[in-house]
Amino acid sequence: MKNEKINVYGMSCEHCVKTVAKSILALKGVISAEVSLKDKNATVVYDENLVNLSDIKKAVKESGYDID
Ligand SMILES: [Cu+2]
Repeated sequence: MKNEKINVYGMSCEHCVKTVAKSILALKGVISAEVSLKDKNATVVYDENLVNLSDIKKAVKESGYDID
């Protein structure tokens, strides 16, 4: 199990937060995703045997937001 924080840019409201969280949580192997509008990041707990950080970043990007 891994716990990673990724920066997410371009979120402007709670709707954005929900969109990002939903995109991350849709991935198999993700256990939890806490997205902060204020801190511009997402804290993700996941099973590294099922999903990796680049999959998570890709999902965020595909939902319309920017990552590092
Ligand atoms: Cu928004």
